[in-house]
Amino acid sequence: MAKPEKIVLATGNVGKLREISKILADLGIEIVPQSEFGVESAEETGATFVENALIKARHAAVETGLPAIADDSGLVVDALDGKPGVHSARYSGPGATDDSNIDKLLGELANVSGENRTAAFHCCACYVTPDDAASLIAEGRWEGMILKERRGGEGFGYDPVFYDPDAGRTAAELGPEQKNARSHRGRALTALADMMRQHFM
Ligand code: ITT
Repeated sequence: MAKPEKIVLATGNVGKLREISKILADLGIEIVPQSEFGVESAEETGATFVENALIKARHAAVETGLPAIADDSGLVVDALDGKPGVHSARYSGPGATDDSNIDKLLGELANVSGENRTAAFHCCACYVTPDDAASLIAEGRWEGMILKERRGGEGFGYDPVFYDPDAGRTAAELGPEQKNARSHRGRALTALADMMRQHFM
């Protein structure tokens, strides 16, 4: 299959856009956010990360007639039976912000002690074409702990309370390259980029 000149990135999240564009930069393909084509966010009706990633990518591909990449991701907290999971972006309800989501998470975990505050970020990244001729799917996970207070000013979402024991830092204390080297999104998109390279040969 021939390498496309342009791929639409099906996300409205600027934090993701920054991270994903960096990882895909060396593919030599122009990566254009869906907002530049006036594409609105698709409704995420899936029950899993993979379903939602495919819904978002298909929506952008059909609207633009271009191949599309999407990521569906979220935080899976063991003490909360996997919540907020696929609902991570809207955890604290209508009008949710990163700050209100973190406040809700810290409230829910108020009585959970240190060693039981384990969690993992999950990411499903996919590449689809408008005619659905080829779909590529890759996943990534990042294990850590939820702190009781915020630390660091980088990144987005739950990064200030997600502590990576191996790095000895929160995700918000890692620079963009360090985060991409360890994160769920970094792993999923790096794997997806490898699959794309093989696919386009
Ligand atoms: P798009 O659907 O437009 O891509 P979104 O923010 O709605 O943007 P998701 O539905 O995939 O994306 O929800 C992901 C949420 O999970 C995100 O809003 C954060 O709250 C959280 N999240 C995912 N990856 C994260 C990361 O690397 N750091 C911190 N929080 C993250």
